[in-house]
Amino acid sequence: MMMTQTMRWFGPADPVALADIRQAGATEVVTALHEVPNGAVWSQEAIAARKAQIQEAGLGWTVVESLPVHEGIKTRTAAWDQLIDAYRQSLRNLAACGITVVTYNFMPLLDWTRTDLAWPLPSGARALRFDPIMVAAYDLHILRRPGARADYDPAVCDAADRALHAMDEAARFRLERTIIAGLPGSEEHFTSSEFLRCIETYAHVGASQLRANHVSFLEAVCPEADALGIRLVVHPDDPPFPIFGLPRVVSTEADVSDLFARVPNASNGLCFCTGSFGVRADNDLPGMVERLGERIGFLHLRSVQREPDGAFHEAEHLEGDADMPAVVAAVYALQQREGRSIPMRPDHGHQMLDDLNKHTNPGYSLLGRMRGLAELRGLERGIAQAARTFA
Ligand code: CS2
Ligand code: MN
Repeated sequence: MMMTQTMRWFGPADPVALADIRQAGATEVVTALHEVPNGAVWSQEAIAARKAQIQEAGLGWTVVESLPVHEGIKTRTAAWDQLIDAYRQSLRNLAACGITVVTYNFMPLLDWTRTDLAWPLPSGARALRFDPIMVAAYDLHILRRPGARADYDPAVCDAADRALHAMDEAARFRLERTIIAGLPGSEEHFTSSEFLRCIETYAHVGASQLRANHVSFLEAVCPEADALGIRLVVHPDDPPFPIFGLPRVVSTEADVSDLFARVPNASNGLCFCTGSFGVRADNDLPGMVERLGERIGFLHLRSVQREPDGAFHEAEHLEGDADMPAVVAAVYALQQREGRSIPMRPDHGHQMLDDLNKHTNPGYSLLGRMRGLAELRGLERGIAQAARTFA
């Protein structure tokens, strides 16, 4: 049993074509009906049509990323019942089309967050980077969130003040767009004043309330998913800590273990993203694969390089802080133990080579992901061969 190699595809508007993904060596894509508004039902016809298009290109589609969870479910507001019904109906429609894994996240308002989308590496390739000082500079001076200063160390506030003053108008605008305009796949797109208003909807939703709302969501949808044979896999917080005063509750091994203990249904699963969990040195990635293995339905394999003072950038897939050989060895053992192939994707990649001259979705240009996929494929083959040779 080897991993099922996939790449994310953003649908017909993606500058990366299905034919490119096939040549990169993936056998499946993971995708979503990005054109359907968050909270609306994905119709069986629309799912089937997208699947037919993918199959015509010689690829499969069994993993959805993502079926978004509406803010009304995360904050548990009035339309909750209706939103839950819609979610269940979409699950039924997806199951009818052969989808077996559905990814979602439970991050308030923002999906993944970075402060630089084209950070130059020594090689000339470009990476995504996160710098807490830039987050603070935006929060304190551009967003001007009331009470924000109390959320940061005084030293970070000083550095943020200095960073902001060194930026011209264009740099400030770029920082604002980078943080809140929505990275690829994000469901929400804000201006700063809208973002500020939305943050207020979380005034009474702290971490423990958000956890409770997550549990209520799973209790409402997992029985349906169990019956349909769908694994609902939660993507961890990226980055894995609270941001802009908003709680984040899927950041550590303890967070997800607690979730599985509270909602033991078989469909309650994990999208194991080594890039997201790996920002925290206290997340033991290979150990998490060993301990949480049976819950893992989907793998995002990439590595981050932690920098001083809480910054990090996305490293090459086999470099950086993630011990990728140990992670893939643990995944290999898990697959043999359980007799199943786990879908994986290289998650993000560097912008490199010819992609430097193209308009690309940040993190989702083709060549960097193709390189990552190739390295990961080789790593798994080597591990399999070693297991046979030294058995
Ligand atoms: C993805 C996330 O690009 C990424 O970092 O891993 O956007 C992921 O698709 C969502 O959080 C899952 O709901
Ligand atoms: Mn991921």
